[in-house]
Amino acid sequence: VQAKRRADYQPPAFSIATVDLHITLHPTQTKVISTLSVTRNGVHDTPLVLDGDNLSLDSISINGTYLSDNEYTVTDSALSVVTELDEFVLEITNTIAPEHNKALEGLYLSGGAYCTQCEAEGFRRITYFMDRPDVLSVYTVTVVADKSVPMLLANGNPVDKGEVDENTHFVKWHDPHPKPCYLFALVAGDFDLLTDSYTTTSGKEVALELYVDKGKKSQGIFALESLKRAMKWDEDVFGLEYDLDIYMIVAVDFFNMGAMENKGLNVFNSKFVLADQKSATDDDFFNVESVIAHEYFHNWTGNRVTCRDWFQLSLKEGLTVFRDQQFSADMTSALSNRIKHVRVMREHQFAEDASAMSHPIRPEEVIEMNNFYTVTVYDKGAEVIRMFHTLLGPDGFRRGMDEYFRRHDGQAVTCDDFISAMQSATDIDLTQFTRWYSQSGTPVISVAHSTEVNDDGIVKHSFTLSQHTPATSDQKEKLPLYIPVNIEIIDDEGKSYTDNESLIKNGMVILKDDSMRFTVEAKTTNLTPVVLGNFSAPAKVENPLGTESLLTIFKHAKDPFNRWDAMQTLYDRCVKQLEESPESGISNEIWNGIKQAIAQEQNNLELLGECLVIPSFETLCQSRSNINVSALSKARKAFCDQFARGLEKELLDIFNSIEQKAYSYTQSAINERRCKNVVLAHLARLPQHEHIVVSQFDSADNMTDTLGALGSAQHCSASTFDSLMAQFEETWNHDPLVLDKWFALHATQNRDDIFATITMLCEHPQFAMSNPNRVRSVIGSFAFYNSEKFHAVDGSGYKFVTDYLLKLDAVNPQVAARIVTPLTQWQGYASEHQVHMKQQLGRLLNHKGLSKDLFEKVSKSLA
Ligand code: DPP
Ligand code: ZN
Repeated sequence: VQAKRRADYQPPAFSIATVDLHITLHPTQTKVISTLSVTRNGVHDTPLVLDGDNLSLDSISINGTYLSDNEYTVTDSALSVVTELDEFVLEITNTIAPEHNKALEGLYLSGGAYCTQCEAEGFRRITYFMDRPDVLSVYTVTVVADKSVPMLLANGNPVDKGEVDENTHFVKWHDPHPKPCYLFALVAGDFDLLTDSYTTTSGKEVALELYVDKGKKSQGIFALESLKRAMKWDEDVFGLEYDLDIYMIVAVDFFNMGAMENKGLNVFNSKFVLADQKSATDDDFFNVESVIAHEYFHNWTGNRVTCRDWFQLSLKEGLTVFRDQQFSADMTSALSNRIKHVRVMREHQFAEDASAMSHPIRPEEVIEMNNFYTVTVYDKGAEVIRMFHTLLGPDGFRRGMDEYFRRHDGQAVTCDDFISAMQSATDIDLTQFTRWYSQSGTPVISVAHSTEVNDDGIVKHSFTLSQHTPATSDQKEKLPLYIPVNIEIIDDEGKSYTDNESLIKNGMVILKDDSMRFTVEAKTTNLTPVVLGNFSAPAKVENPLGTESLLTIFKHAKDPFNRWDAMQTLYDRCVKQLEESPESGISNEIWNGIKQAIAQEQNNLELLGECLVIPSFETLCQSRSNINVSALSKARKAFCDQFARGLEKELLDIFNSIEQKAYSYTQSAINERRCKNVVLAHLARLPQHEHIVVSQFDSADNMTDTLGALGSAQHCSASTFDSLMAQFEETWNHDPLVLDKWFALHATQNRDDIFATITMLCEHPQFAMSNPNRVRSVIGSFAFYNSEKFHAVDGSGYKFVTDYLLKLDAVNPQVAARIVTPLTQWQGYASEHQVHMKQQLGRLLNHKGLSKDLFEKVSKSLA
């Protein structure tokens, strides 16, 4: 298996100006006729090489003449055509079998409906083509099907439709915008349709259509409303309007990713479309709105301006994630959004950077592109864009974006092109900043603080910030990065010392060398520095603050994010104390501090709720090495138990103070539900409060509260948990998307019969290995979030997952390669874990017929 390297990029040898597809659908015999107008680029005599995968070629002609055998060669992966012509029309006929396509790339059947997924390299599973993002063509697509398949969709605008014969009909679509083939889409089936329209600022009317499974219409309303909010927001904030007459979204049940931004025809995992009060949690609603927006925003950042090659994926993904985060912050709450995204970075991205899969946001080497739709490319990529935004300010960032579109609309470009557009909008020299694109790993910023008292009693505080990026598996040498470090310095009364110091500008210093120093003068020796406030860069901080200082930050810091973060650090410390001395108790200073914090924030349920969340096991792992899983889990659990006991009265008071109101989806109601359910999860650890969990479950009128109770019941007695789970299953057995939550709760249980439980779940009538959502809920939840059982010290959890992956890989390698992730991240764990993890990775590597998806991740992790 050969890796592709970014450095080896060559421009395409041919262009394809137009693509005319005529596709006659059939489950096992879909016929594709592809007519391409091809032009040789420059003077050369290389053959035209088209990618193809799993295709059966029927015929090939140039300018109407069929080619003889010596004029082309066809292999498993390519079709090469030798011709001297510089311009010609190539017509290819081939056959595919969507029904047999379980990898869900290319054209496949999802619950009876035809649909496509072409990013990154799925178009080659539909027809032979130059399957690379820098070949842009205008598509005309005729979809032909039996009349039993009533709705026939493709990109662009419908231009014709009619009958082929008594039983067969067709619809013809034309997309005027040249696009790479990864944005091609086709959907055909029988759906319920929601329609609406949107008028752009410049007065253009756009038809909006949302296609969902029959009977699910009411669950699509929120998604459609979200779409209109996203369209408006992109006009208001970036001046970007939609550019076709129609925008379609189709929800399907079998989908590898979250959703796909195909031009004018988004295809969505139904999980990110369907939502109503009864079946969807507040998080589900949030996710629907943010994914709908994300795919919509791609129309400009991704489709109008696309990637030159797949190494540039973050060009569109980092930028579009940043845009959807800004949108969500504006629609909901900036604070919860920031916390949510920082949690993802700390739980998952830091783990990736510390593993053998570590890569820069613009990777250098790829075997299987699907493996690079990562938290690094997406979420760290978005943090890098956020730093541009921080450095340039909102206006500068907007100027940079305007310039990016002015220069590159209609082109396939690189991250360097983006940086250069941003550079045109600022006086800051961004040269060093670009290292964020080439350097992998998580930088660590260390803080040193010293004081010197002069004669008149003025205290001079010196703060030294040093940066260091530990070597990663892909890169030994690391250079200093250009890091915007948000700084807040406060004294015990909360007086801020940030504004009168010359190196701190707009609450920020730039750390660009190995270290830097700045000073602050005060009348007190007690100053507390908050470093990397609001997570102003994707980095870790080592700031040796005592409990008192952390509580001071909580009490007085201006930025609520920093206050939340201080509590997280405090909890991390507490867990560490219990790891080191399991019998010890947390000091009263801490309980009293938390009690004061609760009293101070009792009217700010949003911050309060987040501040009462104990860092997840996975987050705690990122501030530790050589992890003994059972010791860390025990310590975390002991802390949670002490937390519930030590704060019982306060927690109960909060719970009781939040009135049960009629359901509404507003930010204040969301904050209330969130806070109440965080508190409930703590109370559930105390047997005397089990009844509260049960009564919330019984009386809930919305899924957030139902699931809040059910999740909390994981901490109750087994009989309570089992009984609520049984009731839930009975109520929701008909709805697999809801049942996914139930699957996940089962799979993350710390019980001795967990493997039997999971085996039973896999035999559940609603479970199917062919459905990625189900597999992620059961096996993914177990591998990612059942830390104690997955990391059982006898290696049984690793073996269980590996056994499953060996089967799954033959069906859907993309999903298998996603779920193998926790196994590949063995570096952080103690050697007794590592031995077993590597043993299972070795089994995978030795497996005959392993997909290249799994091969890439497994071989890297064992290298
Ligand atoms: N559909 C995926 C996303 O939007 C890949 N483009 O991120
Ligand atoms: Zn995206």
